Amino acid sequence: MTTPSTAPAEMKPAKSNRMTLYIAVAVIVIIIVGAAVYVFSQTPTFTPTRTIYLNGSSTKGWNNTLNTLSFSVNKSDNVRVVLLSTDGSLHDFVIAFSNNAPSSPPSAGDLVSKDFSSTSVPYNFDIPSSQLQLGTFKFYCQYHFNTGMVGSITIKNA
Ligand SMILES: [Cu+2]
Repeated sequence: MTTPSTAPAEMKPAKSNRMTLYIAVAVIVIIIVGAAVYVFSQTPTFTPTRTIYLNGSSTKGWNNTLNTLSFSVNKSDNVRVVLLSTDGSLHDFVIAFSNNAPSSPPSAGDLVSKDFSSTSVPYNFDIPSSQLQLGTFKFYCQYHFNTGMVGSITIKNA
């Protein structure tokens, strides 16, 4: 008397389990790829080629310089200005493109950031190269340019 082999009966569930595993892995991969594509598509495309770190203080000026800080960038740069308030006061960052004169409110045509006051979370003010103008200009905080928050930015033809 022969007993029927039990192998086929055992193979079937094993095969089906493997199939289920493949499908689960495929679904997980699709979800991960889909999420990555979504996140990437939501991310702004600004890529800085130059990053400037500026700490603002109503009594010490920009980066603890009173009216004397100067730096230059290239006209072709995408500039990221990383702004922090070192005294917790409300500041902004303005480039006096219109008439090279600090004022409050800034003159029409000046490039004006949002206000910032955090001493720990930097505010990135991104300036695409298309918004840069050739020349040397004052930059300032519209609330404290009278107490030292003025500097100079030169935008070079490069
Ligand atoms: Cu200020």
